[in-house]
Amino acid sequence: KITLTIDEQEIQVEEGTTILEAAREVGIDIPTLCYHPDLTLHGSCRVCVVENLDNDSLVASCVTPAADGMNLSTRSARARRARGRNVKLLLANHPNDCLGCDRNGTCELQDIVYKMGIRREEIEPLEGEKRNLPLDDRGPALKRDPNKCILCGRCVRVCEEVQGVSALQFSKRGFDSVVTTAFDLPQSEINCANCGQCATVCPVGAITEVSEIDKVWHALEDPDKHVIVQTAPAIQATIGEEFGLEAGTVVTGKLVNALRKLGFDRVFSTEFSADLTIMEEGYEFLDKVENNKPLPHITSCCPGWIKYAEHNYADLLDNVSTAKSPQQMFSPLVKTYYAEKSDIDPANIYTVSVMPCTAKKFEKDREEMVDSGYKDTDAVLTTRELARMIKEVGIDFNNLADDEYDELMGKSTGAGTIFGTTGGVTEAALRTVKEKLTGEPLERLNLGIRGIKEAEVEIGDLVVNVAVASGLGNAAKLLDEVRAGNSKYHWIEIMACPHGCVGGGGQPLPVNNEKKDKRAEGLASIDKNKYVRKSHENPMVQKLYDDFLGEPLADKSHKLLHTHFKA
Ligand code: HC0
Ligand code: SF4
Repeated sequence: KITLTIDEQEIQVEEGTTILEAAREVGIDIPTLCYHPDLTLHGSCRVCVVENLDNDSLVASCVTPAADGMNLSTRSARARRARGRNVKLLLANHPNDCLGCDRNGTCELQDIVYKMGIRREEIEPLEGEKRNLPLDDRGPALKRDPNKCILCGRCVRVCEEVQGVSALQFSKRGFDSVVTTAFDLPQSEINCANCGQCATVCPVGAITEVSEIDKVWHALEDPDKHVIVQTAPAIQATIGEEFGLEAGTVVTGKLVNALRKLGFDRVFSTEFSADLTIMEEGYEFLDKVENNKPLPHITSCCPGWIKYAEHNYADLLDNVSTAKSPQQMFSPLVKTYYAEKSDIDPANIYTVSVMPCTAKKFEKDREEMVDSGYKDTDAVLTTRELARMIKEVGIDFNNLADDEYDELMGKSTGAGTIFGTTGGVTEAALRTVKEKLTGEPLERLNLGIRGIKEAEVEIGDLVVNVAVASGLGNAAKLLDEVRAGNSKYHWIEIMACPHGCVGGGGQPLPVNNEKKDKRAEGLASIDKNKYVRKSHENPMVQKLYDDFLGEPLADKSHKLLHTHFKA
């Protein structure tokens, strides 16, 4: 341990601790922008400078290791002035149109300006030429406003270090510096997976989801439209953060109630079709095992992963399940099965999904997603967008009574719930596969929450080697083994976002790994408390097969619930 003094307080920390970490250990809050706890250090924004009183120097606290005997001040006039000047310089070349910004209220720059008490008249003398760069807003999932970018590099780092995609880079120098794509192409036309991790680490509004709020209000206000909403498993353990609740607080009943108050005609759950996915994908896996088809079987429910696979591992697409994601199984069933049961013309049905994900917006626009004879999913809202709608109409979310999902496509099992965390799809599938083959229940696998996890699962005489990866950088490690022919796995699950959907690109901000751990615990608690925890025991899924689909993998299931990929 080393001993140093910060703001006249003597503290002991482990060697290698940065000044920023040391200060935070004793509750001293130094502002930061380019720093993010889950990424490598950068030290570019200089918003975290403190004064080293020993040699009258200013040091960036996020990248400077604490040293024995150091005497630092975070509060000296010199330190405060330097930090203020650095923030004002950022503002001098920033649009400062907070009222029109999607991050109004969650912007880290805005928060720092507020805490530092910086006023407009202090910025104006510094204002000179401002950037006037074109927006990149042509894609279905993400939009970039380079004029808002403060060049902190967090998006560049997450895309390279965590996702291994490197879709974003710094380009040019000095005043002309920008974060951009190769050849300045729109983000929707490059190898970007649409995972939205860049949007979750952006401290300002430079990268955000493409909002579909207006479209959804429009449908809700149209008396001829019958508007159906499905909510993804992860939402119930994350949307509470938007209303000041702890990460991981389970708010399923309030979520359903809020959606009814917003005017949705039916409130259903994607967990229903997650159970259905298990039926289709479970049978697909069994068929591969029993008939010696190529393994490993690789899951297909994450659209960020699928886009990444199409760019980088097209040679492995034959190993990827043809089962659609639960979102895309759900919507065509609404416009066929539900429409038939309810005697409603599918042309008048409008399907909305609430997803923790930005890639789901891209997925719904894929040209093959029209198997109902209509566009299957009409709109996708992120968790953040739904929260905005709830706030807009003044619903007192935290005091809502608990409501239940509508029956026909709202019933789900614990297996459907755990889809929302990495490892969940695998555990859910094996619960069903093992019981179908042996009649025995599966022990808890606990395949989560960070990085790559593996397990050997005994199913009768079979030993099934499974691996799960979340974060595309981790996925690549497993896939390179498959490509090289030395993978021992029979089943591989991939989720593009670290932690799976609880860490999705559309989730409440700001976020870090610790919060994601809590969200995952919230979801696990729902599964634990559910009476029915195996997909094949979902009575409404059984009814769907009996009344409409027939068997898993049969003709109708094949047409509505399976897809193909673009090599
Ligand atoms: Fe997920 Fe899904 S679990 S991808 O993370 O499979 O987005 O929550 O809705 O579709 O069910 C996201 C979450 C889903 C889908 C499900 C899967
Ligand atoms: Fe990279 Fe994902 Fe952002 Fe695309 S969406 S630029 S892959 S972090």
